[in-house]
Amino acid sequence: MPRLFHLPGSAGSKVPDENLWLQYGFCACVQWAMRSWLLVVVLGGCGFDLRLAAATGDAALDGEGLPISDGSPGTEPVAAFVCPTDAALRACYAFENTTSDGSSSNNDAVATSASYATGRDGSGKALVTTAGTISVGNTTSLDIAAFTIKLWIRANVLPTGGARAGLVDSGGRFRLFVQSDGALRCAITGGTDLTSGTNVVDANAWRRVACTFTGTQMRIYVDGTMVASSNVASTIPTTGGGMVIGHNNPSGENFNGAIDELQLWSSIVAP
Ligand SMILES: [Ca+2]
Repeated sequence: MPRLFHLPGSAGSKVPDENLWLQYGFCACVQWAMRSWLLVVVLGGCGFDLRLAAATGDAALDGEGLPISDGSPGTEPVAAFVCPTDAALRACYAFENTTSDGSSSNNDAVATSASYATGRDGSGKALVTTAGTISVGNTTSLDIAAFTIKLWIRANVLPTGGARAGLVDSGGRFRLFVQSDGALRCAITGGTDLTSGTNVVDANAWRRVACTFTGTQMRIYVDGTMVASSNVASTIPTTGGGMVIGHNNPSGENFNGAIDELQLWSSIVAP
């Protein structure tokens, strides 16, 4: 039988060892299988990430479909803010060059001299509240028995001379202030004010501040951490006037800085 290949056989023999043929064949099959398996894993992994990228529109994703950080501290990608669709959301302002309300309550704010700065996400806009007035009319959608007020703030300077500046102020119902000592102060009309410790907010930094009121308990948060809590044995009046943003109602001390992504809920949501 002619041989196409001459393979070394056993010592002293010119005839290939049939067992060696089997060994070579077995090794080749194992190598082919391993290479194929590795190819499937590599291509499969690439395809998985490409499918994720196509599904989310992101150019660079990690294995969980999240944007990949550039590795720089404090520069994680921030998702663009969109007002949620929820009947409990009574007012919502993204402040993208507008004071329009993004909730279904139509509580558009009217600004006497609106100006905008870089938003908290570094690419959008925020409402500058250093001057002028931003007012919302008196509507029944502001008549609520409980609330979450949450917003981002960036003070140029804290109020001076012991003053307080309004962040959200529905004078007859509820209000949230920042004080000259860096404390936050939250209240409902007819109830005892809740004031945090000093220096929970500072100048020249974006802070996410919130006040929640369940109907019996009030809490203040900064960047998701509770900084004050108390029981409040009062109910929110429903005969208040409108609501102002970034200054006091009606005395007028402005918050010297910018406000972004303001939400007013009639329920308790994550601060
Ligand atoms: Ca914004």
